[in-house]
Amino acid sequence: MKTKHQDLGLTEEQVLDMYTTMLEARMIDERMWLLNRSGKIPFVISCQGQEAAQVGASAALDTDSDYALPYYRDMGVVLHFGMTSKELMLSAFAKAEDPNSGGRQMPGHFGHRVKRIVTGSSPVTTQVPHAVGFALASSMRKENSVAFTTFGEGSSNQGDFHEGINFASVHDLPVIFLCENNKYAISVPLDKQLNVEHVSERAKAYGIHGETIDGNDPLAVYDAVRKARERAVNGEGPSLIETISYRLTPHSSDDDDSTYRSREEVEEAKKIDAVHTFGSYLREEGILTEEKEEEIRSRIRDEIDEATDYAENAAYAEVSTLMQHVYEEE
Ligand SMILES: Cc1ncc(C[n+]2csc(CCOP(=O)(O)OP(=O)(O)O)c2C)c(N)n1
Ligand SMILES: [Mg+2]
Repeated sequence: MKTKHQDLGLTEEQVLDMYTTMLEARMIDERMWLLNRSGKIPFVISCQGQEAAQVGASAALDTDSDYALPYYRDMGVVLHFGMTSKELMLSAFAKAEDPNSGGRQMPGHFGHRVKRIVTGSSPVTTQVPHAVGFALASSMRKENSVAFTTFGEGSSNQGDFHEGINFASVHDLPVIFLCENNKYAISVPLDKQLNVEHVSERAKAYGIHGETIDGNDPLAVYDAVRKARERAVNGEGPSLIETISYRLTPHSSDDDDSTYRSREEVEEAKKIDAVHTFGSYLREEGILTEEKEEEIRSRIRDEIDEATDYAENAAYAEVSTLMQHVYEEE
């Protein structure tokens, strides 16, 4: 890690918590692939490779006052905001108790009213103008909260991105735009998506702060988002932060990425996988020992086992509730 936690005022406990959430996201995701390949759950869309950016960013937010408007890969964000492995498994198994959508939406459509996670639509980038709306409400109510939204680099080519950022900039709204650049939009590589080096360069066109951060360094991401939050609550308007990482899995469980990228390229990216490099940093700092690591992993494994069993055996929604949340009800 180039950034040191002491320089940011983070305690050992805080960085260990960050690591634990990253690991939890990774381990839930891995379990979901096994469940998918054994025919138990229909669909997986992964966070793998982006956990550091997601957890580093969310750790800089106030989960009691801020709103998260995440996109489908953000397991690290929603875990930090308090969603549990059980809730995520209920969603993966599409069961009635799933707090995201009662088992109606595909996994990855995160939403939890109590935990301040705002549900999104399937068309990519629609969460961006939604977040701007939340920031406008916060500003009109004179609350001290920010809206935090995330999206992929491919999504930064959608109209919603440009319209949302422009409006937020003109009105100095407290919103943080985090672009999780993982170098692909399904099969389309970065150089076929944009003709600028960094998505963050687009910030200049809207008169807001923009910067690009190493998405494998959770502490650097934490620092950037913490400063963005400070600017936002001080009335200095929105920021566009781009994190650079790599999508370690195929786009989804229905994609075969060997048709468009080499195995060597994927193996190369695994060498700088932040779940491992951040673990090494914590070991070097004397914060994580082998024993502690095993204790954390075994606790997470037990929790995921329990969550899997619970969700697998939970009830599906009653057929009679099919129209709920679709049409207005009396
Ligand atoms: C408006 C819209 N167009 C196309 C799609 C299909 N689609 C789903 S994910 C995706 C790729 C998005 O890439 P990026 O924004 O880089 O996010 P990533 O999946 O790489 O994290 C596409 C094209 C969609 N959901 N919505
Ligand atoms: Mg992408």
